[in-house]
Amino acid sequence: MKDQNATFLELPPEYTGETSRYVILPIPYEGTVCFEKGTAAGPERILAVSDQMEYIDEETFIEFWKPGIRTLKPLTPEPTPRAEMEAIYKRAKKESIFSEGRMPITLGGEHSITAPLLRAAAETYPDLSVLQFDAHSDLRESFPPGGRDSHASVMRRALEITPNLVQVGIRSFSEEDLAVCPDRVRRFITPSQIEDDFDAALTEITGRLSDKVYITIDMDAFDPAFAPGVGTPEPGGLTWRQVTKILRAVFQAKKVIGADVVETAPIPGQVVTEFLAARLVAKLMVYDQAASR
Ligand SMILES: [Mn+2]
Repeated sequence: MKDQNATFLELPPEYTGETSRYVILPIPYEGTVCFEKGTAAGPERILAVSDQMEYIDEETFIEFWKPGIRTLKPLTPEPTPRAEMEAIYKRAKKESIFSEGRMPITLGGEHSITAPLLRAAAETYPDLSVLQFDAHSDLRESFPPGGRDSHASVMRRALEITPNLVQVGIRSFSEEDLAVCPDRVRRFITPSQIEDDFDAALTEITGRLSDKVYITIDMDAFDPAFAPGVGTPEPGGLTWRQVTKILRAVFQAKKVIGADVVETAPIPGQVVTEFLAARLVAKLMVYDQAASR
């Protein structure tokens, strides 16, 4: 990342201290990406556009930044996927990003970064479940390059940490992905299900999650019309309103212990995707506070 000192919203120091409720961890890593590159620039671009946002949420009127937002220094990418995974885990532990009273939001970077974050999170919250928004199910045992640490295997790694994985927005998967969850009708919640009967889909999502929830959002869960700047866009995705309505309901019903927003791959001269990602990060904070009122 070029600007090592960029922060979310560029808040004054009294709102960025050690006691801040929100911790932003930028991870500009793209070691195992197989097609369109560019997600390493995601965190920097999201931070750069974040201070173009207004400070009041349009839906709730919550000033979401008031509990404090501390942006950590970006993680320096490691030469191998394995070293990167270890570095992420160690950084999460060192900064105690998973601890009572704190909600970490990690900015990617490719999706593989979620696995070591979950490993760290599960040490604080052993009974956590994972809510994944994604076009792809990412359940392969391994995938080149990167092997077991590939972005295409990240949710297989998640299943080693918790069996409680709820996958939303999925519309791209292999035979192997399906073999991992023969009960796929139970596991995947597709965009068509959400479009056809939103309330039923929402009941299923909240019903399957345990009380403590980690949320991972691959930007390609959104329809490419909303977020074109991703490495592997898939048509037929979720809308902004569908995703935010689901998030709001999950925050109301559960305790969200952390989140990540990954796979933003900015398109030069086109800022839609990073603006959506920045607003999404703000919404996570808004719904966190709306739920505790
Ligand atoms: Mn994906």
